[in-house]
Amino acid sequence: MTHAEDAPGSSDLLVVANRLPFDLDADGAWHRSPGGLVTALEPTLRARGGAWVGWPGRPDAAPEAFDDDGLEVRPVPITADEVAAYYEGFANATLWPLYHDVVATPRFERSWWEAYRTVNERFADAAAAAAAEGATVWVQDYQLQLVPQLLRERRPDLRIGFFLHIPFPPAELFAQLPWRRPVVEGLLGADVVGFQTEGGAQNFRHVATRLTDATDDDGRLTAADGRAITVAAHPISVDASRLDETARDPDTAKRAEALRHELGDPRTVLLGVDRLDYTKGIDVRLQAFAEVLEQGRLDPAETVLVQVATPSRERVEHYAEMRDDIELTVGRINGAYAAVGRPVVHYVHQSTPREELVAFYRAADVMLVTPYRDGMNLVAKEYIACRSDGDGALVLSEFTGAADELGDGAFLVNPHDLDGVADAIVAAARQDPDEARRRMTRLHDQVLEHDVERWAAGFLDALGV
Ligand code: ADQ
Repeated sequence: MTHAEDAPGSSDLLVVANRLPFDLDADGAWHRSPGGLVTALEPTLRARGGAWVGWPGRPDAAPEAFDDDGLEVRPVPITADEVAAYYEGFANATLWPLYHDVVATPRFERSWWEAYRTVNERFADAAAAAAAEGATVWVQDYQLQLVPQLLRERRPDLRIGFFLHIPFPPAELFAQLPWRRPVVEGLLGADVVGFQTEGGAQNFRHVATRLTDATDDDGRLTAADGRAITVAAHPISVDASRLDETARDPDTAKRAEALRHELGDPRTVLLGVDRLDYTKGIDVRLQAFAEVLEQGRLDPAETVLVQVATPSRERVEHYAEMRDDIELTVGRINGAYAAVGRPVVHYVHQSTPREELVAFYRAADVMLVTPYRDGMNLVAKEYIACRSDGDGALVLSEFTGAADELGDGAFLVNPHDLDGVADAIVAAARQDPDEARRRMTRLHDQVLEHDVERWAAGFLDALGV
């Protein structure tokens, strides 16, 4: 790694995201943090000598920019107080619950809003300094909704795109936000605004025309200043071919077999994989599973549910409460149905390495994805990408973005309807093998074709890159 030159303005293509594709540790060393977004965008960015603007993940750190093999990495510093107010506060305790159908009650704190504005300005300054004349800038997600407008004010020569990874709520809910107008105006600074689903795009068009002087002509918004803004659905996906390849590896098959054995060779393995978040409906699937056992529809001696939950946002109040509830429920189900040394629910509160996760996907007969609301849900697509064998079944909440594409082969459920979820779990566990194969093959083909590379290329194409 060499330090980037101080002269600003050399990048033709920039990604601006809350986090960098590297984490800074306490000793000042950088560690790669691979995610779907990074995998999808890094090759294009490197090929074009692009830049990534983002927070290094450590409060109060102000590391220098550096060049990593053709990718310019531009850290944006955030203080510990700002992490509390901008990130844990406004992003994750105001916007996150508000945008997820107020599954939890959003908090509206004026000081959090001030911090959100301040940090968004800092990101806009950093992007303005890094962008070459006429460059394209792609801003990511709900933490940075003001950046498109702030950046346009600083650099009217740029092409600006924005993609929201979480749902955009209906106007009636969005209207609760005391700062609804500046947020919409912030987004309208972009030339292209992308959402996970057509529903999200429609909600945004409606809100934009209601709260600002923008007009809507068949999906093309015209802002008050006469600029045309494209608003469309760009459903994100996973690195499907790589997952497929890992899943086909004989070592993975062996590990999947070993996992089933470690679980006591049950007839049916059910699996949940989530960030531990109250939107994910982990509670509903546990309750439905308990009812299915209670009613004797699945036998606890032959059935196992594995719930892998990554620790997440533990300093935000709602998350600590939800973790306690889930752990209590797991204990209750095991208390009622487990034999000594043979739990019916295996609960893992840890992040799991990629290969191990793929082995879990291959070992699971039924994948449970039951969010109350989810922008897309990559876990559903990861599971399917790993099932080239045609086995397995997906129980999928209709309130995920993924349901728009996978509804045809999945067992769709309304997570508020406990009976419906219980029925779907039983149906998925007991389906006819030929029918199961037909469904899974359809799903697998869909995900392999619509992968994350196609998503990134589609958005950049809309931006004219
Ligand atoms: P998330 O809410 O984080 O993403 P999701 O789409 O399910 O949700 O992605 C989670 C990722 O974390 C997956 O890649 C999954 O494999 C990984 N993961 C989960 N639990 C794990 C564990 N225990 N160990 C290791 N990895 C684990 C937000 C939106 C989603 C949207 C994505 C992408 O909320 O709706 O799909 O962004 O746009």
